[in-house]
Amino acid sequence: MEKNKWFQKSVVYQIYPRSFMDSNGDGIGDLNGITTRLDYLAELGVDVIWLSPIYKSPNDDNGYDISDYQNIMNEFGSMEDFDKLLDAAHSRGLKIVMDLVVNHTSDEHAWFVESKSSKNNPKRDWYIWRDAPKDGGVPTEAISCFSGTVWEWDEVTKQYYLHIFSKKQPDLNWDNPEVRKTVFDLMDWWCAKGIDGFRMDVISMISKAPEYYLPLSEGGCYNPTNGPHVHEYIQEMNREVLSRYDLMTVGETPGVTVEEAKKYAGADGKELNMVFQFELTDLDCNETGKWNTNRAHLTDIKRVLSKWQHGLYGTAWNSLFWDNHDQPRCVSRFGNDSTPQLREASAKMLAVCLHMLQGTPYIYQGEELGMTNYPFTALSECRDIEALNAYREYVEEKKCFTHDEMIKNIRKASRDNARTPMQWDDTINGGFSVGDPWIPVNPNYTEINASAQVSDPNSVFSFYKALIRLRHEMPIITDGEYTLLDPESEEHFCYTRQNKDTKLIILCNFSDKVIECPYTKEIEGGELVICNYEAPNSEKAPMRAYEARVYKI
Ligand code: TEU
Ligand code: CA
Repeated sequence: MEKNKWFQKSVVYQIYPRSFMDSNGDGIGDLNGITTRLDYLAELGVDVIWLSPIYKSPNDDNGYDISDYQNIMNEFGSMEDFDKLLDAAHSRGLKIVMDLVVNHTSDEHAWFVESKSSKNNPKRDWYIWRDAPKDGGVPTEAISCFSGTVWEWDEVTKQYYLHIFSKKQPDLNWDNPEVRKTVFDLMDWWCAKGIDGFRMDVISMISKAPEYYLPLSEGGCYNPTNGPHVHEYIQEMNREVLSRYDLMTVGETPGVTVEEAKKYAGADGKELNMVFQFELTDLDCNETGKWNTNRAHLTDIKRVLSKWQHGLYGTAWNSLFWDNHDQPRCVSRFGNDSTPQLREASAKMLAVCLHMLQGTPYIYQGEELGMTNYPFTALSECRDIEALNAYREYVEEKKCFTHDEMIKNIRKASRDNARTPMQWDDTINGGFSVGDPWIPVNPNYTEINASAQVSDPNSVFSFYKALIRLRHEMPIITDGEYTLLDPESEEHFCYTRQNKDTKLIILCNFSDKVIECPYTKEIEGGELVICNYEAPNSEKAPMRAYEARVYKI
């Protein structure tokens, strides 16, 4: 494979280390735990592991608040443990991509401690400080992603600092060249260790437009994404670091449009390999953001996915995901977890639908088992700062929701749904830990767990394994051109992929009903490549609840 192009053929598996495997019984997943489970990932057949942050952190936002980029979080182990993990992964042909969180640091990072110490500290300008307005209040009305203002007052130096996320996550000032140089150096340090790439946290937010700092009355614009220098800075990063290694890079880019994505992830290779877009996962948002019980319409899902499939074809590269550590579980959200049968069928159908698209698929830990949302009934079961802050904002302050309504919203939308421990087997705590897990284990671990699925040829796990193998074996899954069939149907999602040799027709029933098989003519005489039920007796057979079929023509 040509240098830097292997990412197009790869399937990525995301590990949220805190919840993956606890090796020492303290209730927190750790690096040695991951190492003991590498054979499982090799069995699944994925190519790349993306590790959510493992660096030193006070864990205000579970490691997305980093206090030392060149050391390992105490709870996760040591640098020796990391080196062992990297070796063990490489010896199994698995690559490791690190999470790079450099839009902000922890407020406990030495840089911020210095920056905060006085107005004339050399690192003052490494962060974003502003005076209080003469008439009081905060410098601007910009709102944090984790509720409330983005400005936090510092009593010692009498200025505000900016934090798009929690107040313990101050934003770095990327306009300062020393900041960029320091970040590039630490990236280089990790590359020299032999890691295989970076997933870049909110990289679309590193350059803030000047309007972002203006009050609304002066035409302030509150969107901190895709700022004026973002491409310049990423190109500089590419020149200084990325281009010197054989890496896979993916930018997490809230607010990205197709046009912007062509720059971030253009085939010219000047910036990154691909980006994550959130248009799909934002479809069910409203004026209270994700905090509601809406469900996205299938027609909208198809519209968004199709727009990105066409928009980047031949010019850039898509990433494909239904969920991650910030999203509820996809089978609960886009499928159906009401019965074991429907859960299994819809988990497999969603997998077909996503894995047959063009782009690099990401599997979030447990997705390959059909793990579900957690049945939250109390706030005490929640751990995530986003949900806890939102509860305060919407229930206690603004009174938009009653307690019960907010718990329903949390059950549907909270990030903690994805963060409950990985379900390995049916022993205590799902085999995740012999201690007290930091977050409750989903009680359905007795039915949904890896040990029951790995050796079962009909399991969700085995089905994912088959899909990954298909991607490795059939070039059309990587290079075929995408065409959507019937954009108007709210029941099925059907599309084709075509290259110069072959054509695939992908049929997915997104409903819990038996439906007429759409496109019987088109699939006539075709070869059934994969199906999530026993093979239908004919191409004309109706499609069962959440049935998915792929035909090769
Ligand atoms: O998330 C960025 C982001 O845009 C979040 O607002 C995301 O949309 C939200 O979590 C969804 O509810 C990244 C990380 O993935 C997330 O875990 C971090 O909390 C955040 O950055 C700050 O580092
Ligand atoms: Ca542990």
